[in-house]
Amino acid sequence: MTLVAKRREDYRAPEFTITDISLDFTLDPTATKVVSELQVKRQGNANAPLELDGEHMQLLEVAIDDLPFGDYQQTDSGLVLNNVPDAFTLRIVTQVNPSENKALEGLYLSNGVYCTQCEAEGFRRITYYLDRPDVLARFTVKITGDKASLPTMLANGNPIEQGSNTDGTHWILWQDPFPKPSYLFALVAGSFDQLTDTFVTQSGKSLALELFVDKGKRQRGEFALEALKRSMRWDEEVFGLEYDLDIYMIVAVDFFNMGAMENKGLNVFNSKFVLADQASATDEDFFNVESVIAHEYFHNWTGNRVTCRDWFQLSLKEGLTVFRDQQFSSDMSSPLSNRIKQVRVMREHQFAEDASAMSHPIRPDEVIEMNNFYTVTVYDKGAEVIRMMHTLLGADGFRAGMDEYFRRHDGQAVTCDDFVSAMQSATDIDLKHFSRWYSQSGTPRVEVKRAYDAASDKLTVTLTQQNLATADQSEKQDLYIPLQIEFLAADGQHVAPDSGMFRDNLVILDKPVTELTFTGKGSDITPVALGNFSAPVKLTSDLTPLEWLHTFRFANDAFSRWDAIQQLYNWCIEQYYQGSPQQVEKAIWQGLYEAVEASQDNPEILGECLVVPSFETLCQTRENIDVHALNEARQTFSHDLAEFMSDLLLVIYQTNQSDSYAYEPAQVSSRRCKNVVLTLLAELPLAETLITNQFSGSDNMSDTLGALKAAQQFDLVLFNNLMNEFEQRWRDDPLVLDKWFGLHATCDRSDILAQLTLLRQHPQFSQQNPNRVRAVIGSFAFYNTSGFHADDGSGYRFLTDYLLELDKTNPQVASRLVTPLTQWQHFAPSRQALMRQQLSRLLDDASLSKDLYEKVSKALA
Ligand code: 0A1
Ligand code: ZN
Repeated sequence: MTLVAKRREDYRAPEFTITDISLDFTLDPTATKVVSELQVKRQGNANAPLELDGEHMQLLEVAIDDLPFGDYQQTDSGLVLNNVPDAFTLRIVTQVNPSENKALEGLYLSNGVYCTQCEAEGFRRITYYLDRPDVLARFTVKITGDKASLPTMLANGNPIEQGSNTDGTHWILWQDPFPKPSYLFALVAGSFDQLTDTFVTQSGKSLALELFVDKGKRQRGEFALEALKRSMRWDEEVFGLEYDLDIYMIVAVDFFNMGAMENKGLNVFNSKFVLADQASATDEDFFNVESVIAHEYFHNWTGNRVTCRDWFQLSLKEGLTVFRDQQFSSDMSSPLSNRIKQVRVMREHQFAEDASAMSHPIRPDEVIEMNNFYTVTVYDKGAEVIRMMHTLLGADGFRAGMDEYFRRHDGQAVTCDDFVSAMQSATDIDLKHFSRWYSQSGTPRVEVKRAYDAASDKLTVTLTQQNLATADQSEKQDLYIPLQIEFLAADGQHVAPDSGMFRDNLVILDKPVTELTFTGKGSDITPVALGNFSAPVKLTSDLTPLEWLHTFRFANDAFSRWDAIQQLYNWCIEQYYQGSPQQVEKAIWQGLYEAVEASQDNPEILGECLVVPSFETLCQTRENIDVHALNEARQTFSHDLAEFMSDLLLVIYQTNQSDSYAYEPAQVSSRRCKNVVLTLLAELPLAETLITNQFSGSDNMSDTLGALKAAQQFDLVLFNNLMNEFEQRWRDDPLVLDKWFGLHATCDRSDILAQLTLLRQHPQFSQQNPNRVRAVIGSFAFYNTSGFHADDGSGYRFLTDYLLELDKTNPQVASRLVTPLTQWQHFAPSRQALMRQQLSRLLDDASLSKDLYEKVSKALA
């Protein structure tokens, strides 16, 4: 199979546009009829045919201006209509089969609920259309369906008319006044529990808020509704942005490929990101619900009012909206733990993607399957690029740039260049060099090195940027890197360089080498670079272990203090990995002990500092990795750390107990700290009682799960006992049971593949449900280091066998799950061969989806 990629530089405006579309759905599980009436206008070449996108449906009728039309060809990917007038009404009737739609794109059934997913190119599975984001039309949607089983029938915009028929069906007409691209269309029909609320906007307009959840789950939706109101208020306060329709609806569905979708006025959510209460959701779940609710809401301006010209510009809406949701979350909880969370995603997942064959700029140049580009690069690195602009422009400058962006582009489909140019209007900094971040892939390396000249008492700090070739680009250019930096003298006081700073604590690296000098201040100066993770780079420096501890003690930037401990752990683990754990001298252990001891009254930083870097993070700074040796080095180091400070850890564990549960920042930090400590203590025999007591006394899911994770670390017998109890309690709640699936799938045990087979046979497992598949297969492939990387290649084979099956029904999910197999670059050659062998098996499958083909063929190139 060879598939041709689409290229960004080949963008052409469409020959036609569609100003209005009226859709009429008659819902039926296997034969839903869709009548579409389009107002089409030529805007390009006079002779061009009208080429509509369409797939996976039956065409029943085509008419132009009320007359049957026959001058068309049907192709694999759509419909070509020849000799059409310059302006006309096109009527197209199609039929689709929602119950057979297991790919969950287009119109499908989720547990009896009709719902749609149209981003990126799902609308073409409903009707023939110009299914591209630069065609903006006004939508009117009529839905007819069975009154008894589908009491609720929703689409975008406002309901304007409804009625009943004599055959037991009813109908409703929705109208969306805002022209929109087809990817923002949505339809939902089913029977729900409903939560209703109102919100009064800054300008005094009262809006209806409606949340639809599975029957019996109403109470679990309350938190999401509150989160929505907080998001609305925040966007008014921080960006001056108000909601624009009279009604905002959110529907939670059980079968969903991704997190959620920002359809205009009618968000569709994976129920995992709506439902949360104390008993069933962890603090992390609450956090995710709030941030995804905010993310989708913020899209109403950054995505919907101003949308993307083409899919290569995806980061225009996603990078910006992730940045906005990150700022919101940070305001709702705590800046430090939020920043750490974001940086973990970058270091564990985005750096890995950029080091792999899937490396691409945040604005990709070439795409075979668009669904493959909803990536950590486009989203999270995209958000880091926006954040750097925020750093450079300052909060006020950034806001001015955003205002200008909306002033220029409201109602348009635009490009990343348009965004940068709006930002340019708000700053004197020339953003031309900076904008290379949009076109260059890969993680820059920044090295910090010191040289002291005693004769002139001058210390030179050399900051070097290096941009290495990636799989997709051999030529690289220097980037414009804002590096937050502070300098500590031996006594912990701050010192400043002779000159060369862009502003206090910020230096710009815009060439290969930047030097800062300190004259007359001696040689003992510790540079603390990459404060607040000011740029998405990999930092290396000449700091010694004791200087990392010095940084932890004296740096102003809280992120840098945390990072210093992470760098130190990384160094320690490297000594274990190299077979010389004795290099970690007493002074270092003691220093770590004192750092922890000194932070006891700050559970937030303490909890984060006691997390040893993940195996995946450790991989990003190493080559030719011996997986099991590195994994073992990490585990032995964690064990020794726990042992060395067990008395202190016990005290911290006891101090961080709260009486009654509340999801609020102080408690969340304290609970996290307690559970991180419990996982460390699980290295030691004394942990058994703590674990069992915490499990049996817990009144919330965070503590229950904390106990289970610790038990998984502690011993298999205890783990299995507690897991059985948990299963009894939650067996009828698949969303909660996903946690149980995930824990089983990440267990370090020699019979893991047999366990996975059992999990697949569990009554609650369903291959059709992406959440279940991610909980079992995804957890195994992404996080079960020992099992997935078994020396005989059995873990790789297991995943491959599974993907060959899953790809036939849900290529999108299959393509996400193949990621760990494509990231073989860091490992030793024999392991690379085993992984590539399985990738070849995939590529040999003649019926492989476009999705998997793109990733697998790149990984093997
Ligand atoms: N735009 C959504 C993400 C999304 C993308 C694709 C989907 O189906 C293929 C579904 C959702 C967001 O950023 O939240
Ligand atoms: Zn988004």
